[in-house]
Amino acid sequence: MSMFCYQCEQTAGGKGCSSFGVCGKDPETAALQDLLLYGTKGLSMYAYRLRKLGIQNHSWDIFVIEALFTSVTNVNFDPQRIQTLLQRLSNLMIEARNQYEAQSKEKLMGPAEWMAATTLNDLVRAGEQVGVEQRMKKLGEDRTGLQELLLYGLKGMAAYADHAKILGYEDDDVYAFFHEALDFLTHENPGLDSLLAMVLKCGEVNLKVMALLDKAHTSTYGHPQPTSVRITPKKGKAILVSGHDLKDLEELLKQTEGKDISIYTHGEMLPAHGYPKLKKYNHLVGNYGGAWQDQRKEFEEFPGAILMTTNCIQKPKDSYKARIFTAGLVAWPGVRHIQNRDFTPVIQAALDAPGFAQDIPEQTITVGFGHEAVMSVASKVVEAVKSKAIRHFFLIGGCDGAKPGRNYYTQFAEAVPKDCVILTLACGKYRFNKLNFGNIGGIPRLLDIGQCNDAYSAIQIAVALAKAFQTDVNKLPLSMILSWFEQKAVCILLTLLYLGIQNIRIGPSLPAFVSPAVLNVLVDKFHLTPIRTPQEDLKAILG
Ligand code: SF4
Ligand code: SF3
Repeated sequence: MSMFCYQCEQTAGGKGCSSFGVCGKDPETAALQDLLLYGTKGLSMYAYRLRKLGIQNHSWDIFVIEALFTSVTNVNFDPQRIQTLLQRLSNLMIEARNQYEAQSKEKLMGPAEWMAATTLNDLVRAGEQVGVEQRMKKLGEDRTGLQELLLYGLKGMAAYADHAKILGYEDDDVYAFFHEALDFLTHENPGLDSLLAMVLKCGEVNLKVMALLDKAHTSTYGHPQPTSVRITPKKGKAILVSGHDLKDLEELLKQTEGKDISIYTHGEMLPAHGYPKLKKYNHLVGNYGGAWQDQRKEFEEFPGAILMTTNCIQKPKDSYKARIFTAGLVAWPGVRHIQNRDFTPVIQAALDAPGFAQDIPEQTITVGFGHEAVMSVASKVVEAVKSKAIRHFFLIGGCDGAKPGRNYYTQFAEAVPKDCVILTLACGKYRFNKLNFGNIGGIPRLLDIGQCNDAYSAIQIAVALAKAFQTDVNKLPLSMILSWFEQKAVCILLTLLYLGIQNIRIGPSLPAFVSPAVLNVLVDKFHLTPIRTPQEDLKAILG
């Protein structure tokens, strides 16, 4: 059985995973995910048209974002769970089709005709017929690549929309765009210009989604405050929480109160320590480990239970398979899944595990520089730039991954001159966030803005600086050095391009789905540049 997937940065040979996913996705799961996306496009074909007729259905909206998020890299590896989703999709599709056919004589074709087969085997066979490669034969690599760029942008955006929805924040215009864009992806013969326009529109709508999620986080948990976070363990029972879902963390904190269990954040959960309504829990004791790709070693060594709330899960080792749990849309075959945020099994696993035998001497890092915290010292920052105490800002952010080329980001951060400030966000910061960068006149040289979705904060900060200096963001002494791995980084990049941000440096390698012709367009229009060496890039930026 073969497969084809080139949606993430670690894709095999920089071209595509064709026999087994480097991430651990098997061909069966790959085919089921392809089918899920194909059918979801069909559902959106109806939802898009019915909305124009004044008919909408919240279950269709929710399904679409959950299906897209499910197929993000390192989220769901469980064929059974995807089969259940396909069955639900089939039912929603029948409902949407009936409603549309009651309103219109138009008979929709292609993905809109899809119906789920009953056996897993038949679903897999159907999935094999609707992958990227089939379209590539018809449309060629440029247009297929642009379609995939849009689809991956939608996947990333769906993850953020899902997080916001979980906290009760939704926007109907966003759902409308998901259906519009997925319907667009079913067009038989799309033009390059219309594809590019839709890709940038995805960036525009993603800005809205990130703003919505920022509002959801800050309204629910308060604005992040600069906070010192312990990065060494304390004696006692322990639970490690990974991923981006703050609601899962909050519920776990409530359910473990008074139970003498320490809660540690992992990966993208680190910024949680900055939120007033989360940091108030004394048993949220610190952060453990590094970025997602180190988890198999770190989870093995962690003497407690582990909870994966969103991406990025890797194949669990037998040594910790019984004490790792998934929640939300994350799934791995044979790993226990938490329903309805009842964390009883996680708590029991933590109590059954040995816990840390002793306190390790305290070491800390500082997080919590969201837009409010940075804005509150804006005048100091502006003054420091005017007096030339600060020469330049570097936003070094994005995903982490396993490739050796990612040392670039550590070396770059280390080589940044002492009169420059580094802003960072997302899990790529684990490459350098434990180094001591010192400060410039009391302003820390390393400002951790938060999770990948807090790119919204970075944008707010850049816009505020541009306003203070009465200039355009592109003329600020600010350079963006981004690392990508999965599809959330894709939607953020699209937002930056939509905002007209120029000269972004991106690495560690270029996406396999961006063809040379499309890359030329991005380079011409946005001066998007692949990273070279830290020395060459610093020289080019600072002169
Ligand atoms: Fe390969 Fe990435 Fe797709 Fe996994 S998600 S199969 S690693 S391209
Ligand atoms: Fe990291 Fe997966 Fe992308 Fe949220 S957690 S940034 S890779």
